[in-house]
Formats: sequence, C-alpha cells, structure tokens
Amino acid sequence: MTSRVSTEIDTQPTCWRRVADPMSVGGKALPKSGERVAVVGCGTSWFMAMAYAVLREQAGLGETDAFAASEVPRGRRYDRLVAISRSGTTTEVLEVLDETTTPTVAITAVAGVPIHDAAQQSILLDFADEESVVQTRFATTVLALLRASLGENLDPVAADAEQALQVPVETYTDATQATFLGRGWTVGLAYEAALKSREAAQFWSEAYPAMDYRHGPIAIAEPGRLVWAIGTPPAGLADEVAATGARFVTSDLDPLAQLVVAQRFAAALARRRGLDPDRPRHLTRSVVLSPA
Ligand code: F1P
Repeated sequence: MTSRVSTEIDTQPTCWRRVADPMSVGGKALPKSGERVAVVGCGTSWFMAMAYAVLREQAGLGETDAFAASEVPRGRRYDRLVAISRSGTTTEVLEVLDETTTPTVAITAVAGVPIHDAAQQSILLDFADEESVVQTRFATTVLALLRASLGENLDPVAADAEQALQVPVETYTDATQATFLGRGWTVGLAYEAALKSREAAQFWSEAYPAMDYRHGPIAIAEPGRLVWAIGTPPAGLADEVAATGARFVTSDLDPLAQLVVAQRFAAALARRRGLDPDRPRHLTRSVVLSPA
C-alpha cells in the first residue's frame, strides 16, 4: 500500500506551482526589502528557515537570521519575525510570538489554530497540509513561496521536481548510513534530508556544511555508506569521498528537487526496513509541551 507520505511527496510540483505568485497566497505579509529579519521554526520548519535566511541575504534584501524557536536570542532588534509552523500549535513557536515586540508573520497549514492569534499576520497554505507526521510538502511549499517572494521563477524548480519523482532511489537503499552535505542555503536542505531518513526509517543519517565535512565527519565514510551532496559540492570532495570507498551522490537538479529525491529515499528505506513511514517512532504531528 502506498504510504500517505509518499502520496504527499508526489504532489510537490503541483503545490510549488500554486505559490509561484506569492501575492495570490497572501505574500504581501512577507518581509520587505531592507528589513532586518528573524525566521524561526522547529525541526523541519527550522531547516526551511535556515535555507530562506541565506537566500534572502544573498539576494541583497537584508540581514536575515534563522533560529530554532527554542533558541531565539532575547533582546535582538529585528524589523520582522517570520514563524514557520505547519501545525500552528508548536509550543516554542507560540512562545516566541507571544514574547516578541517585533512585527510578526506566521506561515501555517491549518486555519483556526493558535498561531493565527499569536502572530500579527498569517499566511495559510492549507492546500499543502499533510496527513503525515513526517513533513514533506508543507515545508518545501513554504520554501518555494519564500523563494518566489525573493523574485525566483519557480517554473524550472517545479519541472525539476517532476524529474526528482522519477529518480530510482531504490539503488541507494542498501546503504548502511548516509551523510548529507550542503553549502549556503542548501545546508538547511541537507539537515532536512538527513532528518527525513531518521524520522521515516530510523536510519543513521547525519548532515553538515560540505566544507566542514572534511573536519572530522569524513571519518565515518566507508564502503556501503553514502555521502550525498545537496547542491553543488565543493571542488575535490567527490574524489576525497571516492578514496574512502563510500558512494558519492550528486545531482544537477535544483536543490529543492534534490530534497524530494532524499524524501523518496527515506520512504523507500522505511519500506525496505519493514517500517511504516506514516508511523515514525516517538514523534507526533506537533510537539505541544505541557507548562513547566
Ligand atoms: C514541526 C515538527 C517538527 C518535527 C516533525 C513534525 O512542527 O514538530 O519539529 O520534525 O516533522 O513537525 P510544526 O511547528 O511545523 O507544526
């Protein structure tokens, strides 16, 4: 039987096309050029925040910091705070929104949840909501929207995602371990790729900035393991990995489409390991903490 997460993974090109015009989904509330911005979230949502922060700053639109919602430094001055939360109920995200005096905008998948009251403005991407605990299409649709808000054309990105759905990921599922690497905005995507196979398949996966990988983590590489670059790898790295005996994975697809391949890898790994990717161990759709 096809898992819910696999069904949701397959809808990503369609979801991304729906946010190609940010104004049609409430993008007016997103940060303006020149604003100093903080972006927050937990888990997958945090990793999307990391990717957006790098892209926005590289686009010359203003200093942009990403934080895990639990780790936002108090007392910093920002012009706008963007909170990403599929459920709109995650405790740490709501706490940041309650405590800050900065103008806030939330991006969520669900209507009528607490984040709409906690944030001054909100963007609802309900068409990208998911039944799965493990996030795929909501997260990537948020990042697609944020990329479009920076002026990027999503047509080639969505076309690459269609291709990503055809990549034969089963050829990787005999691996015993995977390390995902990224640079710049794809560091967040590498963290997210590694999280997917931990969540969906209880598989040992790690992630690092690609340049930092040589500073220790490469010691893990050996035959039977994968070193998987999301985005363009640094010169020379493929040869260094080949010398370890590990398999180096790289692709010319848009990095967000490469994340789709990694999502499919995670679902395929779960199947191979006899696990249900729709029932990740120790994880719920949203982490709601009871008051201390
Ligand atoms: C984020 C979160 C993630 C977790 C999992 C389920 O929730 O709890 O931390 O990794 O994917 O979602 P949300 O704040 O985006 O709803």
